[in-house]
Formats: sequence, structure tokens, C-alpha cells
Amino acid sequence: KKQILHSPHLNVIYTEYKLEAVWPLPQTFISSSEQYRLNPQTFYFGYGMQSAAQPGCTVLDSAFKRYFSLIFLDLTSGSVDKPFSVEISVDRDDCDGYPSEDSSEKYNLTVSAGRASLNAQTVWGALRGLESFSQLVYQDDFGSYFVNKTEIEDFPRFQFRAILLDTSRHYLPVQTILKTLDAMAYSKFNVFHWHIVDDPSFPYQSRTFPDLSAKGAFHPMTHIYTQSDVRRVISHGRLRGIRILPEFDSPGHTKSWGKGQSDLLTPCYNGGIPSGTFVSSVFPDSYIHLGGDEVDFTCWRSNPDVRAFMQAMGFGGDFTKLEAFYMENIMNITSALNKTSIVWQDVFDYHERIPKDTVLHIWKGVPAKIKEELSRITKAGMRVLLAAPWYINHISYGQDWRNYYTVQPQNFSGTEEQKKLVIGGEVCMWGEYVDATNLMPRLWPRASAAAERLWSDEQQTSNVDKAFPRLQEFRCKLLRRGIQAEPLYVGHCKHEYQ
Ligand code: CP6
Repeated sequence: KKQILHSPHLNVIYTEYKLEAVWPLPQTFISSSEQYRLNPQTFYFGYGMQSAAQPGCTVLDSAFKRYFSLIFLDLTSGSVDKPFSVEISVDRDDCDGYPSEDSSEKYNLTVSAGRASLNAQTVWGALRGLESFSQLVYQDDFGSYFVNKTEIEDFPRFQFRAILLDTSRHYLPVQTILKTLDAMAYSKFNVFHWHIVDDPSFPYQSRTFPDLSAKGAFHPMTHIYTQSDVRRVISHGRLRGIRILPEFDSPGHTKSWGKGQSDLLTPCYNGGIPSGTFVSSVFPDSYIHLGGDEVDFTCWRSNPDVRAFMQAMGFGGDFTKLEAFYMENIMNITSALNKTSIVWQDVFDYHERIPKDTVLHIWKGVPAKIKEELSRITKAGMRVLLAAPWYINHISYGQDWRNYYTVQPQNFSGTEEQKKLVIGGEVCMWGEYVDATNLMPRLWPRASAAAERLWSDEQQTSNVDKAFPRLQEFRCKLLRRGIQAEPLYVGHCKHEYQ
């Protein structure tokens, strides 16, 4: 009995025999009960004749390999079936570039008898489409592979969908970061916010200031990210359409910087601060996160040189003016390098003169306070990025993913123009209680709840109970792909962790 259920306000047709297979939910998804058998021997990905990208395109060539392995994980070979080809076409040959804030991630996918066609404007959109295609494929009890007749038209609701990892409270091995990037692509996240250094340790090995990590890392050899590690992370991200956004959080989170640079911390308005030129040539993204949160004035207040400087500058006893002076300086350096700054929301409070393109990162407050803040900052015409509702390092008993799912980033008082200034959201995994032992299960699949909020249509994903079985199914797919995603509730998966 295969009954088609159609919900009137959705562009989605639910079929009873199989759950909506793609997470996060595509903008338009139509599937039917007509199924086609796939066989690893006769299945192939190829470039369409009209495609601007052709064999040799690194991003897509490597994606074809990856997704072939993911789809046919346990290579059961049956009788050789009719061939099935997935033909990919993109409008632009952006194979050698990096994904950026204005990369289109739109794609259309049509699966029909013997063939699927995937069309996108960019290779980054094609990657999103390949992910969706891979999620459509399923196996029967005998291990045979199938895909159903399907039509998808898809694009993200928000352009900026990030995960923050904190590699200062605990060092995370490069492998763990790469694996996180893999899992991010499965949920269509597109920005890795690398909170690389902070008070407890400085694992970033700078070419210009090697003492910072030699003396400031937990271990000078084993607990650092070398330039080649950083390149691996950037390259791994690029191949998955993920931007790498580094954060050097100053002046409030820099204790570890002092170990390798003894004159740095107290007179913090100038001196041996990495010039920015260097960091900007290592990280290709046009955004850089400058921190600016939680500045404690106690130390500055205690220092006579700092106070003398403040008098000379006419700041009087107002330490917020000093902080503003510092942040304005580093934001101006960033602008001069043609980069866009992201800063934590604290910076908005003290700074009238921040560059107009700066993004304010909302990290604190109860829901009512967050809405107020969104109103206030967007009213000033500034763009915002929402992190506060998605502090995934916090855990509690039960299904807290529901709270992450029901966040409404644009539900605050303001004009349509103001709402458009919300560029997206970020799941934060602060590292005080997290290292490689517990990162994966704490991130997945709870982060995937936020992923759907940031990708999918608001109306189509308004029902958290409808999302539940879909997310359970998606979590099983993560397990099958080797991601140690924790269970949402009672149940079982076909492929479980051994
Ligand atoms: N580290 C840095 C942190 C936090 C922030 N910045 C933080 C503070 C409070 C909570 C969660 C995270 N651990 N550098 C604030 C953005 Cl509840």
C-alpha cells in the first residue's frame, strides 16, 4: 500500500513507504514510488556536454569519488543492471576557486529512469546537489541499491551556516577537524569558524611569531597547527564548499599570547600584535573574525601607563573608549586588507564608528534579549550573525535538539530590510569540556537541527514532530558514514556503531 499524502501548504509530497529522504529539507521536493535499481558496476557520475566544468575539475572529480564510496559503502554486486548515470552541469568553471559569501549554492536535481541530471550555477551548488542525491539512495534487505523518481529544486535560506570549533581550551587533532568538515557537508553547513587560539593555549604556529605556539601551545610539537595543517584544513574545506573563517579573539581572550611575546599583553594598544597581513595571506576567505568579546578592564585599570595613555587620548576614565580605540584600529587594518570583519556583539555597544560592512555576532542573552539585540543592531543597518540559541556544547537530559530546531532567526521586530540583514547562524562548540573523545556525539545530530533551520523553508519546517522521524533517519545515515552521531531517542539503525 503506497499512499501519497499531500500537505496543501507544502511543496512536498510525502510517500508512505519512505520518509522524506533529504536532510536538510529541500525547498521543493517531489518524489514518487517509481524506483530504479543502482549497481556499483554500472553507475557513474559524469559531466554534462554543456557544463562549464569538465573532467579535471578538482572539486567535482574528487566529489564524484567521495560520493561513489559513500553511496556504495558495502559493495554488494548483484546481477549487472542497466547503467545509471548522474550527469552534472554547472554554468561556471569555478573549480579552482574558493567558496565565498556570494557563491550560489542553488541546484536542481531530476532523477528519472536510468539517469539523473544535476544542474547548478557553480560547483558549490553541484556539491549540495550531490549530497542530496547520495541521501536519496537506499538499500533493501538484500543489500541492493535503489533510488526513486525525484525532482528537487533547492537553495539555502541563509547564506552563512557555520559551526564553531574551539581548539584552544582543548587541542583537536587535524583528523578530527577534517572529519567535522566531512560531517558538516552532510548537513550542508558552509562555514567553519575556527576559534583557533584563546586564553588557555595558542596552537597556531605563526611563521612570523613562532614563539607564540612554541611557548603558548599545550605542547610545542604535538599540540600545534603547522602551516601545512592549516593548508590541509583549508583545502579539505574547499573541496566540500566550506569556507574557513579563522578567529584571533582579542583583546579579551589573549592570555596564551603572552607566553611567547612578553611585551604584548599589557600595553595592548600597539606593539607586537601579528600585523594581519600575514594571517590574511594564510586564510583565503574574505572574512576574518576579530573577537572583541568579554573584555575585562581590571588589568588596564591597574596599569599607570595605560591610564596615562587614556589621559593623553582624552578618554578620561572610560575604558570602553580604550577598547573602542583598539577594536577600531584592528578593524581598520582588516578593511585596509580588503577583508570583512566579524566581531562579537559586545563591539557594537561601544563603537559608533565601526566599518559599515562589519558583521555583529550575537552570542548572549535569553530569547527576549536576543530579539531586542537583533532589532537594535539591524536598525543601525549592520549585518548580524546569530549564535546565541545554538550553544551546542551545553547539554541537558532529553531532546534539546527541538530547541535548536524551533529557533526563528528573523522573528524580531523590524522591517523587511532589517530581517535581510540576518546573514545566517552558527552552532558553537566551546571547548572547555570537549575534546576529540566527545566532540562527534555532542555535535551530531544536534547541529543538524540548526542546519535545517538555516537551509530550509521556514513554513515547510515549522513542525518539529514531523522533523523527528526524518532526523532519526538522517542520524542513521551519519552512523553509516562513520560519524558517531548520538541517538535522539529510543530506536535502532540498520548500520550501528561497532
Ligand atoms: N570563549 C570566548 C568563550 C565564550 C566567548 N568567547 C563563551 C562565553 C559564555 C558562554 C559561552 C561561550 N567560552 N572566547 C563568548 C563569545 Cl555561555
